[in-house]
Amino acid sequence: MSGRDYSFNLPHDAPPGEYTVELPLDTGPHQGVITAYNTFRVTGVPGDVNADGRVDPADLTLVAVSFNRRAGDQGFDPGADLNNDGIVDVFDLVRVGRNFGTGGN
Ligand SMILES: [Ca+2]
Ligand SMILES: [Ca+2]
Repeated sequence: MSGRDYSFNLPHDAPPGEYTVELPLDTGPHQGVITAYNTFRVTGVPGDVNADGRVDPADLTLVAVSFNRRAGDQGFDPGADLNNDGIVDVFDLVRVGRNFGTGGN
């Protein structure tokens, strides 16, 4: 870690799902300053929008619901923005389609 950038690593065997990051500051001059939380998803299968381990119609629906929405728009689902470019569009849809039917049961 250096400067203002900090990083962490998930264990290599972290299961798919939704995780919450909490940044508590227990000591030092900035104690208690950071109160923000952030949520991210870990998926084992590209195109698995809802992080349930498989790519199926539910993932397709989530992309469709957010289609053409940008980060900041009402209804934008960051999980449906599979390529993390700030918009849910055909490129995200292709990622679901490419892996449709894969994953566990
Ligand atoms: Ca899924
Ligand atoms: Ca996108």
